[in-house]
Amino acid sequence: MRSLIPLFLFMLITSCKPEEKETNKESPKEQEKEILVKADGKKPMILLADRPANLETPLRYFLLDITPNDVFFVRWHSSNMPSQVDSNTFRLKVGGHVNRQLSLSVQDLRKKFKQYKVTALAQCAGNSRSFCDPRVPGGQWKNGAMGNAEWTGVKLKDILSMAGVRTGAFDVAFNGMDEPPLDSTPDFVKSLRATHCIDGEVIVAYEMNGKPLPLLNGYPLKLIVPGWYATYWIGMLHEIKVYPDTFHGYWMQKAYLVPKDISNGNEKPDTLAKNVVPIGKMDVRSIFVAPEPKDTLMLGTSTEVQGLAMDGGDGIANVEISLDNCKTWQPAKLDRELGKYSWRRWRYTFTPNKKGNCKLWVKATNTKGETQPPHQWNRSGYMRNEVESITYVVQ
Ligand SMILES: Nc1nc2c(c(=O)[nH]1)N[C@H]1C(S)=C(S)[C@@H](COP(=O)(O)O)O[C@H]1N2
Ligand SMILES: [Mo]
Repeated sequence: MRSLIPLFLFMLITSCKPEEKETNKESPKEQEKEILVKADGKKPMILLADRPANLETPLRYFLLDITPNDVFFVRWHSSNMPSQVDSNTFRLKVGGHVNRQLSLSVQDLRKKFKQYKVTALAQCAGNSRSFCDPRVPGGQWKNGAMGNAEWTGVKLKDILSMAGVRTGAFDVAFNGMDEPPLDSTPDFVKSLRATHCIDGEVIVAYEMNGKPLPLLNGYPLKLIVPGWYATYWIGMLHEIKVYPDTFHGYWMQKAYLVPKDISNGNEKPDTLAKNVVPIGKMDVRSIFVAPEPKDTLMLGTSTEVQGLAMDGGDGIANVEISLDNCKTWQPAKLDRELGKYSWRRWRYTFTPNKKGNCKLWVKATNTKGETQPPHQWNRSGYMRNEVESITYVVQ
């Protein structure tokens, strides 16, 4: 059964964003109005689009290490997705360059395979795009197009081994139950190299934070690709197809591409990169979570500033804070690691010593020594990871 997710699923809550005295200069979009909506099974979230549902997590939920299902961000490309999925008739089909075609129910996955759990950060490749300068087209996300969850399911490698991947397998493509409304846009299908699919890290999840996935996050099955941008995390996954050669599809060849040969997906508006490649592993980055710019800091009062740092799974080695325009850096404290694919919380205690505007910068470095560039931009606003700043008012 296919139908447009009806508009009435969304209840307009409020159009809010209190006037801000001072906002982050690097974040002009911060000043724009936020529209909160309540979608089925969700708390009020920031609306980016309603057909299809694109909802952003309000920043304050990032005070939690695990993002609750009912505020986990939502991002669909096509408005033509099932408004419900019957788990009794649902089947995951596995085919292509394999010895045995499979048709698996969720029960089959639960009973016939070993169960695994992984805590992993799902981050949209376009997260924080609204801060790009100059602006770029696409969903104008702030920092809330991500979420950290515990995923339960089976290893993709075990499913593929049951199907018996034939020698020479090169790519594996993943398709969800959503379809383009017209023939105007190609079906959203993503692929990974076969070698990646059998490395034991990729999971087909039937639970998110110990519960079945919300429909809007891809019930009943979602592909979890730890350390990789969420564009690969196909929801409502119902087809896995193995290819003996390169998978050719619009969403691999034409979209979700970033400059090659230039670090951190960086290019310049006037000299665009000629070579582009599909997005992959997440870049190292960090964000501020609290206090928010609207909160006032008090002169001489120590304040704990906190935020999150993440990378593609190598692990955060350190997070540093600068109070002098990135000239000198001081270490922030890291909370305990929640798993190598999880985000990592950092905290920094600081006491403002003068009134007025006060600006802080944050920069993370991973165990491979990869760190954040002072500036990052590409034509699609992907993989944004430039050093972030925040401006507070001290009274
Ligand atoms: N079937 C399907 N899976 C999909 C998408 C989609 O449009 N259809 N969007 C992808 C993108 S770009 C992102 S960022 C994540 C978002 O996952 P979420 O909606 O659970 O937050 O789903 C990915 N998986
Ligand atoms: Mo995305």
